[in-house]
Amino acid sequence: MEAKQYDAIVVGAGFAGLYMLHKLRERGLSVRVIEAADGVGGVWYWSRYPGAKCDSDSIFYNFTFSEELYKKWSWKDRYASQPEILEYLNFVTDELDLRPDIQFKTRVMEASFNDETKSWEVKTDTDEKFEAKYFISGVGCLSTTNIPPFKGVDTFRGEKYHTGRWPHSKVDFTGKRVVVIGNGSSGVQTMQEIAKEAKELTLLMRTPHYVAEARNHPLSKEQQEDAFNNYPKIRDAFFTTPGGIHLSTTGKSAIEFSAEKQKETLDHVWKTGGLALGAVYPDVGVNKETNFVVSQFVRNKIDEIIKDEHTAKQLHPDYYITTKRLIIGTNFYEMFNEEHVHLVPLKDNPIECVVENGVKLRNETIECDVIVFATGYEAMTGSLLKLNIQGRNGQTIQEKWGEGREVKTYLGLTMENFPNFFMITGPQSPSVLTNMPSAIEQHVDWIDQCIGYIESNGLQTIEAQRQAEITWGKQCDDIANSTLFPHTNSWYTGANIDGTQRGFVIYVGGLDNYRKICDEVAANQYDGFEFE
Ligand code: N01
Repeated sequence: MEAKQYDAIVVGAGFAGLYMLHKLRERGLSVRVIEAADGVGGVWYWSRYPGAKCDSDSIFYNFTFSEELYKKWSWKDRYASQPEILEYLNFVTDELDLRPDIQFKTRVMEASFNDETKSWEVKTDTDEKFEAKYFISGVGCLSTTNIPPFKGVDTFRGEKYHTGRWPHSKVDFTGKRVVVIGNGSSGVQTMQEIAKEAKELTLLMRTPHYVAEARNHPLSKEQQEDAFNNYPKIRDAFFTTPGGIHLSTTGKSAIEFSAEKQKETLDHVWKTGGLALGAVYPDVGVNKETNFVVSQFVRNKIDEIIKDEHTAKQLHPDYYITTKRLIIGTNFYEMFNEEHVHLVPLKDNPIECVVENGVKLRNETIECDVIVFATGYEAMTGSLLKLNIQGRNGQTIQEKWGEGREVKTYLGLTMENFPNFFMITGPQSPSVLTNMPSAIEQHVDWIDQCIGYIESNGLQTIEAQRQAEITWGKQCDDIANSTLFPHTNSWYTGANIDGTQRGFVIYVGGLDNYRKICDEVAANQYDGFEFE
């Protein structure tokens, strides 16, 4: 079959793919976005579990590149729910008339660089072939689900679901005994909804996590208008803050304050809710003393909230707060005061297998009608590796990255041996440590400018130099090693999946600094790259 010709192929129609399509089309390029789902949304298309919300304040969780577009959409609540985010992304798709250039229900199976034609050849599960000068991944950091290989999953006679692949129709938990495995953001968010219907709800918990209060509420007309009036400030946060979002902060270390003042501040943050708990003292991720102050504050809250002392202690997290993603929940700890909600720590009582009527642990079997796997994702690299990408001389990313976590990139955007291939929010970029739309806009703008440079200079390819990759990898590692992050086993390091090689693959120096580095590289005629 003849390959269909485009200037660029973009994988995924989430925030990243949609904006990339818009930018390149404005530049006059022909673009095809290839998307496995039958609609736009990316992770927000799939993660339809009850309670699914974004933990960035909604007024920041959108595109800001166009003031006009920003002011056409009002969020209903402080935190946007999954259906509303999906509605927003459909709204953007229609406003920008993106749909005609997106091919749905099509999965990229393989992409390889042809050194003779200097183009990418892309094959899909629809048996189509595409050929393009540029190949761009917008697959996201958290889109390949992880179901641990428990024995016996197929023998279970009840219903089973993964939070990241939820059915489109409502799942009714009324009168049912439900087991949730996993208490990351997804598990915490969905439990609070399932508890309202289920007869019994049991959390099987491997690691206790820190859960801050969300304090979600509807946005009043006035608050919505404030967001519009504050557009320049919101836009500014995308450029000038480490996380691409304004969060309440003292701007100082906890150790500069008395114990009374620390408590007052943290109580205030707890009451106002949200991710600010992880930002109120900016050194929380690097200074063990500050970290202890904030961690202990949450442990004390857990003791205050949960009536049963033993359950409270079992829920005490003991890693450095923020080195795993801070979770935002609503009355999560309060839930354990309800009689039908049970906690089963797996530390000394691990899951042995799934059986036909429940989950068998070392010491007991928890009988249930429904199992919810809230077990997360093959984060950061899983979805990229699944694309089966081959660069020059047929080299795969798997080969380049060892078992998959010895990540080598330049700026988290590009790789040696993979000319004209770009990763939006790839590993070794700030990505998941930021408000994602902020990181996505920065990456897409940079890629778009870079492609503009190639086109206007009559060039064929751009490719990262090996030395630039080595230097970038060292810079990422040095910054990470000066923080508390690498001390904790988390999906940031790949440690959430048994048997996976570990590696911390995020640039932790902040989106603001990262942006400056990327801009300097571009201003210096793409320092660290080679052109053909
Ligand atoms: O996944 P997770 P998630 N046996 O990896 C447990 C984003 N997100 O889907 O901690 C038993 O955080 C695992 O245990 P442990 C957000 O960035 C955002 O909840 O590894 N348990 C953990 O408890 C988030 O951080 C929103 O010991 C096993 C849980 O499963 C990211 O997605 C909403 C296990 C997995 O937690 C991932 O969140 C939802 C095993 N073999 C998600 N394997 C927003 O609000 C894993 N677990 C934007």
